[in-house]
Amino acid sequence: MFDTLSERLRKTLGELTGRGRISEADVDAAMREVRLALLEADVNFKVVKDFVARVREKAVGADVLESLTAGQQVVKIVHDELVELLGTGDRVFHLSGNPAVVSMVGLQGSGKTTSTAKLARHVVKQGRRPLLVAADPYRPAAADQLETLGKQLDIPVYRAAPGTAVPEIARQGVDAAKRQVRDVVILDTAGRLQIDDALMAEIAAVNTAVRPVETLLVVDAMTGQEAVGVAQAFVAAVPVTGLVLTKIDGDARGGAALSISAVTGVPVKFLGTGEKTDAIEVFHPDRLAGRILGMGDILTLVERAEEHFDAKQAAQMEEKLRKASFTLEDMLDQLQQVQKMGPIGQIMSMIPGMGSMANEAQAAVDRGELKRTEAIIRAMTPAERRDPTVLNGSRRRRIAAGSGTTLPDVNRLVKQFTEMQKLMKQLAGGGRRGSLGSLVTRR
Ligand SMILES: Nc1nc2c(ncn2[C@@H]2O[C@H](COP(=O)(O)OP(=O)(O)OP(=O)(O)O)[C@@H](O)[C@H]2O)c(=O)[nH]1
Ligand SMILES: [Mg+2]
Repeated sequence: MFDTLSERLRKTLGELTGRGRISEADVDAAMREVRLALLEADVNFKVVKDFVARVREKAVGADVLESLTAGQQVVKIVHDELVELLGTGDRVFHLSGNPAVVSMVGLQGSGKTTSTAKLARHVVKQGRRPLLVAADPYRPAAADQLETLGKQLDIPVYRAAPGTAVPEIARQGVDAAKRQVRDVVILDTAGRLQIDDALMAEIAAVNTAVRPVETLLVVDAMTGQEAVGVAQAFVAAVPVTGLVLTKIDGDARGGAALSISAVTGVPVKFLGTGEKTDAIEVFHPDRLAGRILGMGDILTLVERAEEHFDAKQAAQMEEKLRKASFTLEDMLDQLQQVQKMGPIGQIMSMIPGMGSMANEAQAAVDRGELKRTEAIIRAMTPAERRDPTVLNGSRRRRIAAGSGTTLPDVNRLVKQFTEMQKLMKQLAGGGRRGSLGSLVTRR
C-alpha cells in the first residue's frame, strides 16, 4: 500500500532537492504534483486541500526560499505536515480498569476478529492476561473463529449461551474475567454490513453496560472514501477512542484510510499488516511518513528483527559475516529468518534508500526466485554448501535436476554467492561491520 503515492512524492520532492535555489513558482509546481499524488492515492479532497495550503504557506515563508537548502527544507516541511496529518489525537492505548475493557467495532469483514486476536497477543507481550469475548450472537461461526484463534494463542475465549443479548454477553464476559483473574477483556462485536440504527444502538448499549476504556473502530484500508463516512457514523453513535487500520499490506491506494483521522479527529492506534496474528504494528505517524516519503523506517525494522531473530543466532551470523566464513548453508538460514519478518517488499521499504527497490524485490519473490534459491541450496550436499568451489559441471546438473531448476539458475546462484563472499572478505579486511545481525545485537 502507498507505493504509488510514495513513488510520486519521492519523484516530486527529489526534483526539489536536486536544485540549488528554488522559487515560489517551483514550490507551486511541486505542490500541484503533491496535490495530485495525494488525490490519486484517494486521500479525502478537503484533507488534501488543507494539507497543501499549510505546506505552501510554510514553504514560501520568510527564510526558506532564501536559503541554500530550500529544497531540503521544503521536503522537511512536507514530512512534518504529513506526520501531523497522520498523527491526530491521543495515540496511547489505554488499558486502565480491572479488567480493562476494549470493544472492537466496525463493518462486516473489516478485520475485527483477526484484530482482536492480534491485540490479545500484543497485550500478552506487555504482561497482561486477556480474555476474549465472542460478542456476536448472530453467527455461531463468528464465535468459532474467535475460539480457534484463542486456542492457537492459548488465550481463553468466553462464549455466552445462545440467545443472550449483546450487552448482557459483554457483562458476563467482564464477570468471567474477574473470576478467571484476567485483566483485559476484548469484545469482538458483530459485523455490520452498513450503518444500521439497530446495530448502532446495540454497540451504544454495550458501551453503557461495560464502559470500555477503548472502543476501537476497525477499518479496512482497502475500502475507499466511503470509509470516511462510515467512520463518521460510528463516531457519532459511540465514543470511538481509536482506529485500527487493517489490510495495509494490500495493494489498495490507502489514502482514504489515512484521511479518517484528519476528518474525525480519532487517532490511529494500530495497523494490521497481514492475516497472521503477529501482523500488527503500533502506529507511529513519523515512521509511516518516513516510509511514504522513502526515508525508510529503521525503528520498525529493528523491532521486527528483534521479534523474529534469535539474538544468539544473529550474533553468530554477524561473527561469520565478519570473518567471511559465511556459507550457502548460512545463507539458507538467513533467507528463512528474513522471510519471517514479513513480505520482502514491506521490509525493503523500511530501509532508507531502498524504497524504490521494494517493488522489484517483492516481484522477484512473487516470481518464486527466493523459493528457487532455497530449493537449489537444499539440493546441495552439506559439503557443497560449505565450499561451492567443488561444484563442477556434473554436480551442478545434478543440483538443477534435484531442485527442479535449470543449470543457468544454479550457475547464477553460485556466481552471486561467490561475488558476495569476495565482497565480504574485502569488508572483513577493512574491519567494517554490517548485516542485520549488528542491527539486532546493538540494542
Ligand atoms: N491481508 C490482511 N488480511 C486481513 C487483515 N486483517 C484481517 N484480514 C482478513 O480479512 C478477513 C476478514 O477478517 P475478520 O477478522 O474475520 O473480519 P471481521 O470484521 O471479524 O468480520 P465479521 O465478523 O464477519 O464482521 C479475513 O480473511 C482476515 O484474514 C490484515 O491486516 N491484512
Ligand atoms: Mg468477526
